[in-house]
Amino acid sequence: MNTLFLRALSGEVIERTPLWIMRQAGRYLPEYRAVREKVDFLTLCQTPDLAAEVTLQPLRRFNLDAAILFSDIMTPLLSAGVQLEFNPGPVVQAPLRSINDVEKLRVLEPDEIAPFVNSTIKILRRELKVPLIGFAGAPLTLAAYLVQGKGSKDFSVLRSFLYQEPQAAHLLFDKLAVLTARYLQAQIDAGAQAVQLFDSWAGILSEEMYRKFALPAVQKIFANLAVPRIYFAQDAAHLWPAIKSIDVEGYGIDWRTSLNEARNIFGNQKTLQGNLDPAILKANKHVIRHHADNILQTMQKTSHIFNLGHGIEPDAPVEHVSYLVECVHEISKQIRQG
Ligand code: 1CP
Repeated sequence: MNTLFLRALSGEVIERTPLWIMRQAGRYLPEYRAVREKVDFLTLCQTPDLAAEVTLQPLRRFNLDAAILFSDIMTPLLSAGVQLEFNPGPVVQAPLRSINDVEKLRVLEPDEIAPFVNSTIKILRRELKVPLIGFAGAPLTLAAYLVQGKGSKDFSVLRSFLYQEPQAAHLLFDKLAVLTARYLQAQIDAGAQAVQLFDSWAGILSEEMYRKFALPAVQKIFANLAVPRIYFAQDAAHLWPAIKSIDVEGYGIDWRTSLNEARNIFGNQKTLQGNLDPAILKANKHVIRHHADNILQTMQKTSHIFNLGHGIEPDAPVEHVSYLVECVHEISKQIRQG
């Protein structure tokens, strides 16, 4: 069992920097596209054998130090009664706009939320030689899709909802916090060895609004989970003073922000994860090596997990991903073992 990833999350500076890639299973892989030619995305998430198969695909190609369950942040909402399509991102059939709409959301018991995910995790734990990360979407990011209805640059429908319907918004965040805490606990019970909460759209809020709605819900989710926890908020440097109060082992740092500055804010005891710009994978190998080297040098003396600063893009060349993984192994061994 390769435990580098879990050891890094305990705050250790270890002999080689572990790495995994956000969205490492997905459309940039031809073998993923081959599976998707036969089944739609939701069927794939809900079929444990297939979901386990695509989770393993990137690990067969690259020397990665963690696996992440194949699913989507929106799948647990199916059990709450939300009608969803993927095109390719999530599209909610009836976006929530009032307290009535929010009251209709059902929050089920842990084992009823997404039972297919628990089966997928059990299959994976039998196969894997690296730790398995479970995950969920943070309430703000789920609310972004639930209220706006689909992806958006600035989620302005959600933002106006938060201002105009604070009572409905608080009820929504409370329900999503309970649902998400239960969902992550079920993943841990099934065998997930660490969890990451994706707050991809955290950056759309001011610090004031983030503190009012998003932060208390995130704190509630993390309060009772007994495995290492990572919180990834995107485009969120202005929120770091607030995020610092979240009790987790690791913080995911996005590509727009500086690892040095993050280190100053979060301190030396925490593990930082990130933050290569996903677009660098589409540049040439010289550029890839240079930037991987930069990140590893910056973080050489503190606890770090190498990752991209957001999900890998569908047009990232597989050969460049493979080259990045080799570079990180080679350079981090050189730096840390001298
Ligand atoms: O056509 C397809 O095959 C669907 C493409 C796809 C895939 C491969 C979607 C739709 N989701 C996923 C898998 C997925 N999504 C994973 C597991 C893969 C892995 O990490 O190896 C994870 C962790 C997610 C999480 C997710 N979904 C996030 C948070 C992370 C991030 O990248 O910010 C978000 C914001 C989503 C929403 C979503 N689902 C799918 C897409 C294309 C999107 C984002 C774009 C949009 O809002 O339209």
